[in-house]
Amino acid sequence: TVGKPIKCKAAVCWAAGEELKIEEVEVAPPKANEVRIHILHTGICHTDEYTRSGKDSEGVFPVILGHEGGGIVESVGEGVTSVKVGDHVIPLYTAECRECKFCKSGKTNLCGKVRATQGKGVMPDGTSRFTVDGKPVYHFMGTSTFSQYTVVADVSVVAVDKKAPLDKVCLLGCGITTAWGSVVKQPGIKDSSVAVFGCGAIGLGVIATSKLVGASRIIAVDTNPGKESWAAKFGATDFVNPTQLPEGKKIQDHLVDITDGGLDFTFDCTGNVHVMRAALEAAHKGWGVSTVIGVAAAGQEISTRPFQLVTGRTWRGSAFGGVKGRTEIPGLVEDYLDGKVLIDEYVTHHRKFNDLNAGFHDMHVCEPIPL
Ligand code: AHE
Ligand code: ZN
Repeated sequence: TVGKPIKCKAAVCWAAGEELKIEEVEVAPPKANEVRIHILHTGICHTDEYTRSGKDSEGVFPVILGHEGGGIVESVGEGVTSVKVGDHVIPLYTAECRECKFCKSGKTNLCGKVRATQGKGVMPDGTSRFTVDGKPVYHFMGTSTFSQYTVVADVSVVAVDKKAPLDKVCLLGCGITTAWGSVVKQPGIKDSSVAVFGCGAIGLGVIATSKLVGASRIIAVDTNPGKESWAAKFGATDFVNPTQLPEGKKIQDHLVDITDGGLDFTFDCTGNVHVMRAALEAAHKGWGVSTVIGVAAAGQEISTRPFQLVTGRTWRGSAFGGVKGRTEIPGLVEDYLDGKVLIDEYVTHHRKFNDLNAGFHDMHVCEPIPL
């Protein structure tokens, strides 16, 4: 049976830098190997704001943003076997086809199957499933969760346990999973020292997961004093505010001083290239490993003296924490249900869909709720 188009509400960003507008959109039925999802909940990530603002070199407009969603499969196209109507699902901006060179390598979670079309804002056949008044609107990150209904490739979605509340596990679509994977896939963190630059959802997740795997010391770094109690709640043993150091003292030098030569592991959770440098330079000579998680704006570049690498520091990065979504997210959901992975604790605000722009405002103001 051929499905019918659905009319529903979606938040459309008509041009770079503009606020989102709630519009009536028409969502075409899923084509072969595609899945149409009724989205019930979504998080807002700084990457949505990054693309909205026009700093993303892959940004295309008009677009329906959003990539941290949870929903229920409404219909499937021909050939779809991995999910069925009624399944509770999380869309994946990092697909997992299990057939491409990347998937088969066993070395990376980056999948090559749909990434090129995804980056152009279209489905694998090169077209969009969204229209407003007959005009096509682009997809975003292969997910577009700021729509009541969305269409994704079947390799870009995973079914999860129906016992898990979708308003919580939708957050596994980006931030919490990214942080978790960045730590659990990095060998050696048990009994080691860690510094986490930036205490947003990613940084707090890196702190919580470092604690989970048994790090001996976890230093949280943030310029916002309101983050100190949050960092402590998630497991940080120390908090350093770089703006409160003596005049001219660099954060990396301070961290090296208080850790007898530097950290075993550091994480950039900010997307600021100067912070990335500080994180690398705070890593211990001979063995320190610094992981870049944050996304920097188009045109930004990182730099350090090559001597930092010659003397044994490693600079690395990961996307979506190196997690293979279809294989690993069901297990993360079970870990959440078993109380091993925190999710509820990250939620600071709830907003109705019509108030999505207010949610972006909350994120910008970044006023941590006092604990
Ligand atoms: N279009 C952006 C890419 C930005 C980027 O690096 N995105 C991250 C996810 S951010 C989630 O909030 C990522 O996983 N990248 C891997 C990939 O394949 O895009 C740009 O800067 O061009
Ligand atoms: Zn994100």
